Amino acid sequence: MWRIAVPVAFALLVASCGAAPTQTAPIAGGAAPQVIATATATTTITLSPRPTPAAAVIEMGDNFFDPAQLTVKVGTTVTWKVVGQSTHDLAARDGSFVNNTMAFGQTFSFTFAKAGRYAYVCTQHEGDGMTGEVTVIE
Ligand SMILES: [Cu+2]
Repeated sequence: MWRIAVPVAFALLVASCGAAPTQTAPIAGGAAPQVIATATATTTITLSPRPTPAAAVIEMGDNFFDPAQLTVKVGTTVTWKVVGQSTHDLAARDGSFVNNTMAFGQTFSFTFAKAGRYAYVCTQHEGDGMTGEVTVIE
């Protein structure tokens, strides 16, 4: 009985010591902590092998393009996305791009390789004013 009680009491003593709140030992000489030494600033520089291609989105509502007028740089990929409930299509007046009927959520993308003004319409709703223009600059 006595032999068992001693190790248990010892174990409790150790446990209570371990559970005691940790206290910071006084710093010898009263020196202040070196805060500056522990604050390490890191700067990460990411080198991209090539620039991210420019992109723009034109939403196709019922019955309008948003934005109806858009200016982008050469090389920009423009994506038209149907956000309205009606179906819509796309036709550049100069024939640069054409896309058949698209339903909600569908997209069409075209990359403008030459500067110029590209007027386009939704042929289904041109009469309702569903027209737009992309101006492409160098
Ligand atoms: Cu339309």
